[in-house]
Amino acid sequence: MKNFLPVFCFLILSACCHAQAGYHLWLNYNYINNPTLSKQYRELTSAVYLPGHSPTLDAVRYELNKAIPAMLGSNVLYTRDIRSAGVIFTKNLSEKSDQVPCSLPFEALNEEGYFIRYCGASGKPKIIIGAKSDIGLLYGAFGLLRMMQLHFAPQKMNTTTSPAVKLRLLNHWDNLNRTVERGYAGFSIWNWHTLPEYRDPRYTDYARANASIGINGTVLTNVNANATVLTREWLLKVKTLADLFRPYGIKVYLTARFSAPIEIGKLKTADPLSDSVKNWWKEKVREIYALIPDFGGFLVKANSEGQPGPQDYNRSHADGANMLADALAPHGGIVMWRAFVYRPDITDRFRAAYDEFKPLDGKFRDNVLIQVKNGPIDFQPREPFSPLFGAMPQTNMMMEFQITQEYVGQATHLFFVAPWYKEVLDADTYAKGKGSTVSKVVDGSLYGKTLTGVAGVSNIGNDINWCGHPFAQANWYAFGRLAWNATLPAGEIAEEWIKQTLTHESLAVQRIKHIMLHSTEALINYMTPIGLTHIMQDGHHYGPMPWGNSFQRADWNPVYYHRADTNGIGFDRTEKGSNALSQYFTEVKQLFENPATCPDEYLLWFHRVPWHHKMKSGRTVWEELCYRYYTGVDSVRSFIKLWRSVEKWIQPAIYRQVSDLLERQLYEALWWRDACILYFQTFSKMPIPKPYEAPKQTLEYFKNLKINYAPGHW
Ligand code: BDP
Repeated sequence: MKNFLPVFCFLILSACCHAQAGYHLWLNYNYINNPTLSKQYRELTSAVYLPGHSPTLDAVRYELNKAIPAMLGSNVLYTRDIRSAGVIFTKNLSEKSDQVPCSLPFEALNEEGYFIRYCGASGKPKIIIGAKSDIGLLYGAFGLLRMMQLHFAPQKMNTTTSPAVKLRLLNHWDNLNRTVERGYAGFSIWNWHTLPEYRDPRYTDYARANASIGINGTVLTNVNANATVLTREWLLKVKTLADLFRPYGIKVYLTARFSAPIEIGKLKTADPLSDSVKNWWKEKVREIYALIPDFGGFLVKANSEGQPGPQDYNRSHADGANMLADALAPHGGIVMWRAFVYRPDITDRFRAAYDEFKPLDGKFRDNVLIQVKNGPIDFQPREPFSPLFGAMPQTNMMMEFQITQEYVGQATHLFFVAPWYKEVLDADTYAKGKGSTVSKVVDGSLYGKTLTGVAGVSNIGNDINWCGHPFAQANWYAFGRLAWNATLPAGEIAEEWIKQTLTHESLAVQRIKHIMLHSTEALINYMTPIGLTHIMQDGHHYGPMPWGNSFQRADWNPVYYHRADTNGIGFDRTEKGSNALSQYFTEVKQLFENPATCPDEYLLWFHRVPWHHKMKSGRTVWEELCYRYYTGVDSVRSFIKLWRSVEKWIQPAIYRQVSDLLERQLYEALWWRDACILYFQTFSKMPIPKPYEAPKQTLEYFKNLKINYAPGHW
């Protein structure tokens, strides 16, 4: 016994420190310090019924065996007798059965959905988890564990839920050399060099985390693609990952470099209409499916930012996408073709994707989805929704969000994405009259589509806590939860994450939730208020550079976006300007085109206004800019105070990391505020209103700040 003690202490300590560093994400399974609740949970989990074995049902066992002892200090016991079971996983129990005299809503579920029912009608109380598939049961197991982590009384465990969207995918912008484009959490978790032999346990933890929030696919490679991943040597590595992810319901996808037939196939062309090219892709796809029978398909960035594509051969996006789709169709694979295109000859980048893709509506195969970024430009802190949503009724269309914080604070800012995503999902396109929200386009209900999807550009790297900033984990979590159910309120998602990850103490939960929910608007205020956009430094996009004007290509320069001069500021997208507003349905166009109805938040997206233009707030544009920049900084100050007030409830390592990062966020928010205010003041020529403090540095100082080695830019 004496000899055991040091070993035991070591185990406890290492488990705790690993947890402290955030490795376990929201799957912490903290001990439940509530005797009444624990007792009830213990009684239920002392007899768990599972319908047999399969890799997925074994994943359910693995998770229960991990979670229950940690949360309750007792082992899970399994039974083969339904009558005596406290927790029942089932795909076919009849509600008429005398074994379970409770109503079981199987008919309300789709293939991946599940229900959790408390059944206390007679005899031993039971929790029933029902689904139509093993994967549904796995999601149900994670649903149950979530409820337990949130301390639901068993009697309150009652939910019926199915994902509204079919493909819920992470997009990794991971390069084969393990750098991650726009990654702020270390290097890629795919250790290609040691694959296929070494199966890092982290791959399974990755799958567990994703399955726990309903993510069912992962694109392993960067959209700026490398054809090497399609060679046999690399496909064997991909196969290993696919095999590890399969029990968790996660399909693997790859980015397809359009010129791969030339680069690795020794063909002279990649023309999508050439027979040799078509055959090359058919053979390549056959080879992939022989290794990975449930391979998901391809994601393609073509003719965008220097990537090859069908237009290199005077073919259309539809020609390119359909050629790949035809190769994949016999195997059940799909193509996700990105709409992120903006040719240099276009007058307004806002218009680019719509102008190219709208005319192609109806021309894509059934197994093609057009993947559209949330806004018309590029994941900016605030963008109006892309006018493509709702505009292509005959085309499958999926949403692309960014989880990694390229334009929203990168490695150092606490920024919660849920309100950011929801603003777009809830926006009304008016495509079929009032209530035609972006969300209804994405979930297919507006136009009766069944092939639907949401993608999130991953924020995962090999940092011990996966995401770098401890609060960046909440963004991965929120993405999954919203991809499953876009109607979940941001506050509910925040609260779930806080309780599972940080603390249950109600005052702390309330304060941290406040920080998270206000972090979104705070960042918009100190970076790009009232419709400013793309005024970051070029290349790495870290830090402000509204004066940027060095690229020959106009639409890579900040001055192109804000158009400030002594007469005013903003981009005129009305009929008198680029007329990009005409891409929206009438009601949206009318709302935005009239400065009197255009929400202040979007003003400079659509209007060029004089500095003394009156906002709805009653302030002039100049005063409003100052107000927002200063308010944004003040919000960060208030977050620091709130965070300090919860110290005693947070694990020290995480408390400290967030504390230090908030200080850094304040420094950067001040940098943004002062650099932008001083720059725009050279045009407005008006004083900074009282009582705002004067910037401590000059504009020259900010212009001369040189940033070396900002992360995520390779
Ligand atoms: C931009 C990123 C760039 C990506 C591009 C894309 O700066 O690194 O390659 O989007 O989505 O936001 O293709």
